[in-house]
Amino acid sequence: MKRFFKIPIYLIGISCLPAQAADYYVSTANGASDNNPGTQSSPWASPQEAARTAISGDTVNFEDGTWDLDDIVRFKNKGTATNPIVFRSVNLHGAKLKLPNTVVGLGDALFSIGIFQDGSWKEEQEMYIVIDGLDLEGGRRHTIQATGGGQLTIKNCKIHHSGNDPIKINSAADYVLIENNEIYESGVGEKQVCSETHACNSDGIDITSSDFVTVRGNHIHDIASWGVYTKKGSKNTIIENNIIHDTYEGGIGLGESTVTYDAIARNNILYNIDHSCLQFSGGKESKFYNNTCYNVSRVFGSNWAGMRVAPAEHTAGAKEGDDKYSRNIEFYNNVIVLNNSDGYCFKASDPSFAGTGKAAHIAQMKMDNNLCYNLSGSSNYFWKFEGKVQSGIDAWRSYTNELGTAQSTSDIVGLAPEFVQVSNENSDDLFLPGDFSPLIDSGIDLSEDVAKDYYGFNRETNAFDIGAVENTRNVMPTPINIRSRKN
Ligand SMILES: [Ca+2]
Ligand SMILES: [Ca+2]
Repeated sequence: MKRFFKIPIYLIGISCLPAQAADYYVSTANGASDNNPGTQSSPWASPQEAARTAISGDTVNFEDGTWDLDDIVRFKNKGTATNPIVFRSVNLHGAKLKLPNTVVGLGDALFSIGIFQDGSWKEEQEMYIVIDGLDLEGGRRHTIQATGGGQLTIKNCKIHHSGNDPIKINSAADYVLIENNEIYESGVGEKQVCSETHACNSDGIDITSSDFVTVRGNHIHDIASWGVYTKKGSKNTIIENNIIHDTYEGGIGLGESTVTYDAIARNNILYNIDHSCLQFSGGKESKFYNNTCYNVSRVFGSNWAGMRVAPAEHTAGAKEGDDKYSRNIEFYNNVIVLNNSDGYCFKASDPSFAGTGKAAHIAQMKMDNNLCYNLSGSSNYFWKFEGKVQSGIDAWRSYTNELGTAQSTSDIVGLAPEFVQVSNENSDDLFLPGDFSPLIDSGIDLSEDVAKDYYGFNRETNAFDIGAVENTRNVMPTPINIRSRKN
C-alpha cells in the first residue's frame, strides 16, 4: 500500500502558493498550430503537443472537433494532488480523438499514461492527471492504458472501439478513479477471435496489480468479454453504481485468472450477460452486495451461474505464501435472474483447500438474502458446491447446514422480482422493484457498506431491499443525476 503524502513538511508552504497554472487550448480550426503559444486565440493543433507541454496545474481545453490521430498521446509531466494536469473537452464529448486500431506505439493505446524511462514503464507513478469529457475512440489494444500511471481520473468520457480492453489499469497504477463514462464496443481491432461473433480478452475495464481503483457510475455495454474485473493482487477495488449490459462473457469478476483482495462490487445493474454475472475467481476478503443481474447466464448455462466461485489459475500477485483459492467471500442482497434451462443460481468449482475439507471451505463463504429467478420458465433451481449438485433451495440449505455453516437461509427462490422497468436504460425506474415486489425489505442490513442505492437514494436501515435499487421513492429527496457531468 502506498503513502499518499510524500511532500516533506518544509515544502508544504511552497506547495500552497497560487499555482502558475496555464489555460491552454487545442483546436482543429484553421490557424491552429503546434508552433502557436496554445492560447484560446492562438491554439495548438495536436493533443500530443499539449501532452508534451502541460505541467502541474495546467488545464488543456479541447475545442469541438475531430482529431484523426496517427500516433499515441503520452504525457511528459506529472501533476500534483492539489495541481493536477487536466485535459478536458470544452463541450461534453465535443472533442473527438480517434486512433486507428492498427497504429503500433508505446502502450498500444490512444492515451498511454505513465512514465516510460530506460526502456520500460515505471511502476507506482503518481501522475495526477484528469481526463474529462472527451470522446476517445480506438487504440490498437486499449483506448486508455495506465501502466504504472496512478492517481489518474477518467471522467465523463466516451471510450470505445478499442482493439482489446477500452480501459486497462496495470503495473501498480494506484488510486485511479473511473467515473461517469460510457465505455463500449471492445475488441474491434486485431481480434483474437474466440467465436464467430466476438473477440477475446477485451473487457470493459481491466484492473491488474493496482490498488485502490474505483469504478463508479459508468455505463459499460457491448463488450466482447467481461464488463469489469480486477486481478493480479489488486487490493481495495471498488466497483459501484455502474450499469453493465450486453457482454459476451461475464459481468463483474473479483479475481480473474489471478487473485484480488478486499474488493467490493455494490449497487451495480447488469443485464444481458452471456456467462456468469457475479464471479469470484481467486477473490479474497471480497464482497458482492446489492447487485441486480437480469437475463444472465444466457449461453452454456451449465458452465456458468448467476453467482460463481472458482479458483484463480495462478498465484501471480498473491501475498507471499498465499494460494489461488477464493476465500472469505460474501454474496448478500443480490438479484439473480437467469435465462437458461439449467437453472444454476450458484456454483462453486473450487476444490477443497489443501488439507481441509468441504466444511472448512464453506465456512469461508457467506451467501444469503439473494433472490434467484429464471426467465426461461424452468422451475428447477440448482446450487453446486465442489462437484455436488443440490436441487432446490431446501436441499441446499440442509446440505450446508450439515456442513456446519448454513447458507441461504433467507434466499428467495422462484419468485419473479417484479421490476417496474427492465429494458429502457434511460428510465429512472429501471430495475426499481414494483410496490409488491418480493425484493422489498427482504435484504440484510448492509448500511455500513451500502449507505445508498444505485440512484443515490438512502437505503432503509433495517429494511434493506434486495438488488441495486431501493423502493423508497416517495419519501426520499431527489438524488444526484448520475448522468450529469461531474465536477
Ligand atoms: Ca483483459
Ligand atoms: Ca426497503
